[in-house]
Order: sequence, then structure tokens, then C-alpha cells
Amino acid sequence: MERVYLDNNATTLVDPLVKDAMDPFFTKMYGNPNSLHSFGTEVHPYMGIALDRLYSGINADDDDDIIINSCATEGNNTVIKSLYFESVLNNKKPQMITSSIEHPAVSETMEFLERLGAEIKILPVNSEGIIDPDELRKAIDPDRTTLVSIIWANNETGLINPVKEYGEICRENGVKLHLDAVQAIGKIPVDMKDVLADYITFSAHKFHGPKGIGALYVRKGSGIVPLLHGGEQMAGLRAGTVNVPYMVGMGQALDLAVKNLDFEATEVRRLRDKLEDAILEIDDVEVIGRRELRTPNTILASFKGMEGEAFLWDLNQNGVAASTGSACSSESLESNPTFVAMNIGADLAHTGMRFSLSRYTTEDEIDYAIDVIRNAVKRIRGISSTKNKEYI
Ligand code: C6P
Repeated sequence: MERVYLDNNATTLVDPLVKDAMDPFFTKMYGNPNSLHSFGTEVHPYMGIALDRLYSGINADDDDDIIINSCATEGNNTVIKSLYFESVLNNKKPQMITSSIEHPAVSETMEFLERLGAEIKILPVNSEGIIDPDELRKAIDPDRTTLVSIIWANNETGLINPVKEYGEICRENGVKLHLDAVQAIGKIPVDMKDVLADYITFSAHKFHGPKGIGALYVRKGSGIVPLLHGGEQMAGLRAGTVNVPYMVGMGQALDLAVKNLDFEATEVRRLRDKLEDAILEIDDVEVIGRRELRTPNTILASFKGMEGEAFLWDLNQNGVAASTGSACSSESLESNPTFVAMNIGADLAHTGMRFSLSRYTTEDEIDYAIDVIRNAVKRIRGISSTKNKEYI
């Protein structure tokens, strides 16, 4: 076994069928889809096919909008800043509600707007790691709240929030709801006729599509103030030449992801549970969040007395790729936003290690990873106990 990739919440491999679908648009059909000559017009219909796949993949209504962009970070920034601008344009002080377990693409955008004068309320998680709908209900001020932005499934724990209830609460109060759906899409059903969110954001590379392309869903009537001006693309809501090959790839990837949802719920879950059971046999290890409440591919385990950097290094040396948290905060190896939000291991040295599978993960890989993890824990705890004895 050379290498085992268990960091699929950071990014995934591009499905070979997705790569094949994208291929002709680099060297054969490369025209600008907005050009009026044949190089452009021959490309245009493929954007329609890709969009149809996205609409059906999230069960959006034909009248809703799906704006193609560069990634979920852009989508999250667009929704939050757009609603801020809308309030400012209407001479209102924006008040936004978010949670303590958001991805930095939401939390840091909120912090930035706070510096510009917005009021930001941050909802805590309950003992299960979930944002309680009652807390949301209490926090909303129908006269003042501009936007609620909550993560659908958390990228570190995989815990799935009760988004259907949030949608109903926001609708009752006439408040707009944005859901960061990056870690939900391709892992659990995402149905925009069932969940009453105004906006959702996602990135193709989390479901075996290419990096550098994402989408923002906007429900009919919810509106968006564009952040990028300078062209009529995306109905004037996001200017800039559309990345056709990647858009085609995202459409194909979502189509395949939806077709594989049952496989995620059964086979990916079975392998995840096998790995989780083995991890739980190790002393002083806890897994965050009940299995039934999580996406089928994710484990965030807390290893007591382990140093994060050493653990990650040891796993990597032996061919297992995991992560101490989200890839974008990996430079601060010890800080784990979920542990902070859930108040885990504040007094003791705990390392959170995330293992995230995909439909490409095999049983042999899981068996190999189990051995590597067990041995890494033995080695590192052995070294730290020797160090402790030296101090005595
Ligand atoms: N999370 C992780 O290791 P981009 O990078 O823009 O495609 O996606 C950003 C993003 C937004 N929301 C959530 C919930 C996410 O998980 C991510 C990406 C990766 O957890 C990389 S930081």
C-alpha cells in the first residue's frame, strides 16, 4: 500500500468521467460562450446542459438562479457582503446571525463586516455539536435581522444541522437564510424544494469535480447584489467570462454524486464505521458527534495526550493523509475551531484528527489506515511518556 487518502473533506480526486467530459473544451471547443461566431455558439448549449444538471442535482425550481463562480469561498463572501450592501443602500444597520462552527469563509467575512459596523450575533452549539433551532428563533429580530448564515454540514465533524427547521423559522420571520452546503452536497440529499433556504453555496472539488469552480443558488425573489461588475454574464449577477470546461465538469460531477448518494449512505458509511470502531478501541480517544447525526464519510476524533503535528507527520510518513482540521487553517496545527466551539480538551492536550473518506476509498485502504493509526498512537504516546519521565 503506497498512500491512502483520507482527507476528502479538503478536496477529492476528479472522477475520470468528469475529466473526459471537460476535455474537449480545452483544445477543440474553446470559444467564448458569449461570442456570436460559431466558436462561441457551439459551446453555449453545453453551459445549458451543465446548468440543467446543477438544477436537477439540488432540485431547484426553474425560476431560481444558479450563479457559477470560482469556489464556495466566493459564494459565501458574495451572499454575506451582498446582504450587507443591500442594508447599507437602504440606510439600515445590518444585523447578521451566524454560528460558532462556521468555515472561515463565513466567520472571517462576518468579522470583517463587524469592523465596518454590522452587528453580528454568533449562535453557540449545543452538547451534540448542533445549532439548536430554538437558539436561532430567540436570536432573530424580525425588524432588524438581515441574514442568517449557518453551515449545513460541518467540515470538521461532519455534523449535519437541522436546516429544514432553520428554513421554516427564517420564513416565518421574513428573514433570509444562507446555508454553506459545501460538505452536504454529494454526501447527503440536498433538495431546495424541501429546505427553504434563500441561498446555498458549494464547490465542485468536494464532490469529485475540478477545483476553482463553484456555484451560488439564489431562490427566486431573494435577490443578490453583484460583487463583480463589468459584464452581462450570469444575468449580470457575476461578471467575467464563464469557465466552460470546469462548469461542464461541475455539472457532470454533481450528476454522478447524486447517482452515488445511496452508495455514500451504505458503503462509504460502512467503511467509515469500520475505521471509527477501530479508532475507538484505542485508549483515551473520543469521536465528536453521534454517527447518525454526521455525514457518512467523516470522523473527527480527539486523541488525548497526542501532539497534532507529530501525529500528522507520523501518519503521513506511513502513507496516510488525514488532517487536524480544515485545510485552510492547517498552518495553525494546534488550534481546532470545533474543539474551541465545543469546549473540548481545554484543560488537557487533545489533538483532533479528521479522517474523511470518499466513494473511491477501499476496504484494503481502511485496513491499512487502521494499522498505521494504531502504530502512530503507540509511538507518539511512547515518546511523550518518556519525555514526561525525564521531567520527573
Ligand atoms: N473546506 C476543509 O479542509 P473552497 O476552498 O472555496 O472551495 O471551499 C471553502 C469551504 C467553505 N465551506 C466549507 C464548509 C468548507 O468545508 C470549505 C472548504 C476545506 O475543510 C478546505 S479549507
